[in-house]
Amino acid sequence: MRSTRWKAASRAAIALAGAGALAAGMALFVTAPASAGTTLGASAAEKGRYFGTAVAGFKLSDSAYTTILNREFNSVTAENEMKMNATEPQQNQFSYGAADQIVNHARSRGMSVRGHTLAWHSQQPGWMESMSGSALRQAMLNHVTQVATHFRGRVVAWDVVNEAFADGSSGGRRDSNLQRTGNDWIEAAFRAARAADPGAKLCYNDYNTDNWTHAKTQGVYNMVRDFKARGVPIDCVGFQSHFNNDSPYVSNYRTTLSSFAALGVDVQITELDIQGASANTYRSVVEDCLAVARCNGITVWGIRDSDSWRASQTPLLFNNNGSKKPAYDAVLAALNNGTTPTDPPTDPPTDPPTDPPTDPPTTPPPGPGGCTATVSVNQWTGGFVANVRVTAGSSALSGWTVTIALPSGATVTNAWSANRSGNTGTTNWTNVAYNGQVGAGQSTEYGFQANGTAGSLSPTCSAR
Ligand code: 9MR
Repeated sequence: MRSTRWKAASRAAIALAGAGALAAGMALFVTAPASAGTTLGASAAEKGRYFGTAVAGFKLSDSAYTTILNREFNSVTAENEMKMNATEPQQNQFSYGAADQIVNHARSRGMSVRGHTLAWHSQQPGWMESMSGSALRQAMLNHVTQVATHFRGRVVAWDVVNEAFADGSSGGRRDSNLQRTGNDWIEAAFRAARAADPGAKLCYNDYNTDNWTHAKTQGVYNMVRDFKARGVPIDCVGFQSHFNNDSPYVSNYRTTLSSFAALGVDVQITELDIQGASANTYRSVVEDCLAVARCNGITVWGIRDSDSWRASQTPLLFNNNGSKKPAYDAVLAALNNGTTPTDPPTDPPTDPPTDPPTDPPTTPPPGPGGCTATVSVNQWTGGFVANVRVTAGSSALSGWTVTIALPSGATVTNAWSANRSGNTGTTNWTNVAYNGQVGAGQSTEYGFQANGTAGSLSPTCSAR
């Protein structure tokens, strides 16, 4: 379920800081009271954040490893065990043993879990690598639904889609079998994840998106802005932040974090490592996160240097013997001394709703007690995704039914955020538990995927 602990803590800090700012009659950023945590997790929690690490399941039997894990961290990401090849090695045969072990280890010790990752061009099982078109789209959505359902209530945030943008100067999508199923594959994955686990925060996660001037950063930013504008359910953006000589930390990193946060999403640093582990650079990264109210937390990609995917770069906070490196001391000090933003206009600490549909309804609002439905369709050869917006009239709804007549040859294969009766011909759609209450003039959305051709759909809506 969504963690409210970091929010409560950050609000308390913000209230204190806000009083100070008022008294001084100025100062957008003020120093929060120094805290005195002695571990990364405790110090981060005092600032209303988490401090996590990637965990490799096979290392949980290494007591040197678990001693540091259990002492220092309050969030965990499975390094490989929740990837598509690990969780669905054969189509429709799901395998959760290794992931469950990590989740149980974490949760039994009060650590939260980030889920990584539901849909990715890499680390696909062999059966999926050879698929394409609507069969692949369907298989991907089924994977998202099944895995998010399995972990429902135990994963606070999912990397729903990982690394979907191209490197280089295009700022566009990466070519992949998933991308070739249609440009809307990402939003379809997010909608399926929301339907499967409405309580988890849904993140887009990528690397080389740290530099605000980078075309890839701008490409992701534009996608997130578009998703927020259209009501696609996205709650957060993960910045992997693998810093090295080819992709170094840059001082506009804070601008990147705050610019994304200003779109109305949380930001999280999800796979931090820094070639050479400069204490100054680690300190800067922590300070940048603490300066952005919606930067929820930081995850380092491994515990000891020897645990790193880039061990030769010695990029982590503990050396091979498990001793704390200077970078560790810098991170702990930054967490304890950090600043907390008061109320910068671009980054409101009063978290707005995570996915308010902002588009006005395209048809005039109906009278009291009624509702309207509009539909937008993304068609590709052989299939389509339809997103349906339900808008209440001048009275609130406590439930709704939408009827859509599908043309012959169109068959619904998958749906999210609504119950349906019928897959062909006249289909009826009713709200699910969490989206039946719609305030007067407000909207909610559901969607479905179908084979065939949509043509022009004319949904009708009635209150129930
Ligand atoms: O650290 C992970 C390594 O053990 C795996 O072999 C590799 C391939 O799946 O993935 C590494 O983790 C990656 C993460 O899942 C996504 N961002 C880049 C990470 C480092 O390659």
